[in-house]
Amino acid sequence: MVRSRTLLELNQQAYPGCFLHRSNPNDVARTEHLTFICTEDREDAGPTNNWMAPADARGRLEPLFRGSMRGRTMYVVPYLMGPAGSPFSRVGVELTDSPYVVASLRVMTRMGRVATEQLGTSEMFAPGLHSLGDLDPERRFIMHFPRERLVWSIGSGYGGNALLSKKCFALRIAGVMAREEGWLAEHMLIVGIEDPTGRITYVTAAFPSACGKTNLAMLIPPAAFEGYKVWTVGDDIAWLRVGDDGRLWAINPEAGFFGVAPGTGPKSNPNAMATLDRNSLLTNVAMTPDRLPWWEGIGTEPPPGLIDWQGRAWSAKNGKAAHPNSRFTTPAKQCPTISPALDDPKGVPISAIIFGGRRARLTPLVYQSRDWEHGVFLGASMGSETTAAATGAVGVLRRDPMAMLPFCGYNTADYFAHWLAMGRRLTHPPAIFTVNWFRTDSDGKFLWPGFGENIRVLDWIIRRSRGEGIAITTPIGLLPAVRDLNLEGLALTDKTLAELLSPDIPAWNAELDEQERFFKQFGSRMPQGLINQLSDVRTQLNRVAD
Ligand code: TSX
Ligand code: MN
Repeated sequence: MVRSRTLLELNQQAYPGCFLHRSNPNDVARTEHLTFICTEDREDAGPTNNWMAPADARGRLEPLFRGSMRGRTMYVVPYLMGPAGSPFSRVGVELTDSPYVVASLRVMTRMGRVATEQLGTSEMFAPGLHSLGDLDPERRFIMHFPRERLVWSIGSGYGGNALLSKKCFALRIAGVMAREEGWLAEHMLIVGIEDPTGRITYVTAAFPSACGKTNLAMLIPPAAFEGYKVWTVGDDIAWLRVGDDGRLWAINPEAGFFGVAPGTGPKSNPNAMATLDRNSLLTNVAMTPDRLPWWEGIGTEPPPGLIDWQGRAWSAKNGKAAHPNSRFTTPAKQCPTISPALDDPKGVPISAIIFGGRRARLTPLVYQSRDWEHGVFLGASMGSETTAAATGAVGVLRRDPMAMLPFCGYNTADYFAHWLAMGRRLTHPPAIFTVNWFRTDSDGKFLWPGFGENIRVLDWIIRRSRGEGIAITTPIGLLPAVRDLNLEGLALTDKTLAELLSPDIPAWNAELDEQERFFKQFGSRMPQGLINQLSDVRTQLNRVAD
C-alpha cells in the first residue's frame, strides 16, 4: 500500500506503525441516500429506510460487480464480532478488493484464525461482498439483504460504507438477527464506572453523531472525583442480551475505535490521543512537514508547511486542513483505560442505559425514566440538533430514535416493539436516563462544562440505578435534587443550575407535538404502549399547568 501510495508513512519515531490514507474526495462519509434495506415487503423496511426489492437490488448491482475486481487482488476476510469463545459473538466474512479495508478490519475486528475457529463446521456467518468499483457516486450502493444476512457494497472505500463489519453487519444485519433471537444490537458506548469503594457499575449510552460518544467512553474524572475511574469497554456498538439472572448483559462486538479526528486532542480526550499514536490508520487528516498527523482541535496551531487532507499546501484561506469527518482507526487494547472485560466472553451486566442528544434549549442536563416503558419512550423520542460535522443545515432538530435512525435494518416501529418485549423479559432491568450536555443560555454559551465533569452526572446515574440518590418527580420524569449532585469544585451559579435542571414546561407541549408527528409516520405498526406514554406525559404536563 505504501508502494502504491494507498498509504503514506507517517513519522515512525513519533507515530510507529501509523499511516495516512487519503480517500477519494467524493468518498469521505457514509452515504445514507445510497443505503438500502432489501426486503420482499416494503413495510418490513419501514418509512425511515430506503427500500428496494431484493431482485431489483441484485439486478442493479450484478452488472456493477461483474468484472469490477479484474486486475485487482480479492481478499477473503473472516472476522469475529465479539470476544473469542463467546456464545454471543458472531462471524462475518467480507470479500473486498480494497487492501485499506483489509487493514482497517484488522484493527476493528478480531480477524483471521480466531474467526474460522469460532465458526468451526457451522455455516452461520454473515457474508459481505465489497468492491471499490469505479468510486463514482452514481454507481455507489450499500445493499442489505436481511433474509440472507447478506451485504453488497460497491463504489465506496469509506468507513461505514466499506467496513461491512460495523454499521452494515453489527447494527443493521445483527439487529434483524437480534430481533429473531431475542437480543438487541445497539448504537451505544459501554463503560464501567469504578467508585471509591472499588465497585464497577456498567452503563451503556446512545448518542447521535457529533455528541462526543468516544469522548464519554474515555472520560477522565476531574481532581474532585478522586477514586473514580471510567473503564472503556466500547465507544460505538453494544450487543445486549437478557442474562439467566434477568439482568441485561453487554458485549462490544468490535476490537477497535473508528473515531472522528477533529476535536480530539489532549484536553478533550487524552486517552484517545494516547491510543492512536501507534499501529493506527489516519484517514483524511492533514500532515505536517515532519510527517506528523494534524487536525483542527489537536491542540497545536497549524504549523507552517502543513499539507491538507487532499495533499495540497494549506493556508488559512483554504478552510479546514483536515476533513471534518477525518478519522482514526486504532486498536481498542491500546487505550489506557481499556476494560479487561473487552475480552470477557460473558460481557458485562448493565445497570443503566443513557440516551443523549444535543439540545440548546428545553431538555435538562439529566433525568430518569419512571420505568422501562417510559425509558423506551425517551429513547424513541430522542432528538438532536445538527452540527457542521454533518451535511445539511446547522442547528436543525432531527429525530433520531435510540441514535439508530440510519442503522435500524428493519421497520423502526417493530424495533420499538422489540425494545418493549425485551423489557418484559428483564426481571432486573437497567434504569434509563436522558442526558443533555449542550444546554445554552440566551447568549448561546454552554451552561454545563461537560467532558470530565460529566462524571458528576454519571455518579448520580449510578447511585439512582442502585435505588439510592434523590429525585424529584415531574411530568417528564425524575429530575435530580440539586443537593444530590456532587458539584464540589465547580463554580456554577444557582441560576445556572436551576436553568440546567428545569424542563421548559410550556415549550414541552410543542416538543410532544413533534414527537407525535414522528410516531404517526409508522401508522398502525407503532406500538400502542409508546403512544400511551406520550399522552400520559401530555396529561401530566397540563395538570401541572392548570
Ligand atoms: O464530547 C463532548 N462532551 C462529552 C465528553 C465526555 N463534547 C464535544 C462534542 C463534539 C464531539 C462537548 N462539547 C461536551 C461534552 O460533554 N460539552 C460540550 C460543550 C462545551 C464546549 C466547550 C466548553 C464547554 C462545553 N468549554 C469550556 O467550558 C471552556
Ligand atoms: Mn457510530
